[in-house]
Amino acid sequence: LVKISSEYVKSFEVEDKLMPSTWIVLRIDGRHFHQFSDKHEFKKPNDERALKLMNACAEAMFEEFPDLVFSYGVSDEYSFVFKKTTELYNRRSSKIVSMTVSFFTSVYVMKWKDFFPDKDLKSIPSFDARTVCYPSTKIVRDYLAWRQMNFDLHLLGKGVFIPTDYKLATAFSFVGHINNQYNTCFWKLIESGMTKSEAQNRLKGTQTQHKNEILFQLEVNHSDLPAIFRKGSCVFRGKVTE
Ligand code: DGT
Ligand code: MG
Ligand code: MG
Ligand code: MG
Ligand code: MG
Repeated sequence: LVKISSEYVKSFEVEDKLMPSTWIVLRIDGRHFHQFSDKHEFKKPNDERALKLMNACAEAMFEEFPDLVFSYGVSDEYSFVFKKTTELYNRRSSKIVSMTVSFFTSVYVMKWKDFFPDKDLKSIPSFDARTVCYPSTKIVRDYLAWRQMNFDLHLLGKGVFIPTDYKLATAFSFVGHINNQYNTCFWKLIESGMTKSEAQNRLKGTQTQHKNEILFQLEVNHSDLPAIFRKGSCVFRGKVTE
């Protein structure tokens, strides 16, 4: 038997402790959900049951991790905010990321049948995750507004910017409007008989107002869509003891 010093072996482990006294934001995102949603025939552009399953996973996270204070979900992603003072896993990023994302994924699989009793899981869902530290509540708000806008932002083409001075509520109503509008427009045009490229051409470079007119013509008033599609979902605690 060879004697090996444990300190020597341990010395190769790199430090990944997150900055103290900062909000830890954890973002979990479905891996290859483009394929996953096709394979399981999620409704386009929004599948209510799929979103509610994500929300149920977020609720389970709150039950499991007492230091969570807020979370926001849209599409196949969920962002979780841990309180500034959390000492969860000694603030080690790899521990927090791996524990939470495996927990979230297991809940997703366990609860699948509650939301899709008529559908079998045909492939293995998995999620990626990362942590970022934010030093102020303002930046956390900006972060959340950014996630809300980022939803299919690449499809919007242009004309979206992040306002720098607003309250959370304003941000949510302002951003929530743009958020899912392209997708809704796009799929309504498809439903009305256009091909994908015709719909893309129709929407190329259009501003919010113009897209509203298109939706209006298609007899869908964007603001009448369920809030869960327009704005995303939040899970948070009723009482925050800080
Ligand atoms: P990734 O994250 O790099 O592994 O790749 P994806 O494919 O997960 O891409 P991502 O996360 O940028 O975009 C989310 C995909 O999930 C997007 O292609 C649309 C799909 N998806 C999300 N929510 C819904 C839904 O409610 N209905 C449908 N039909 N698809 C959805
Ligand atoms: Mg991803
Ligand atoms: Mg994804
Ligand atoms: Mg995503
Ligand atoms: Mg162990």
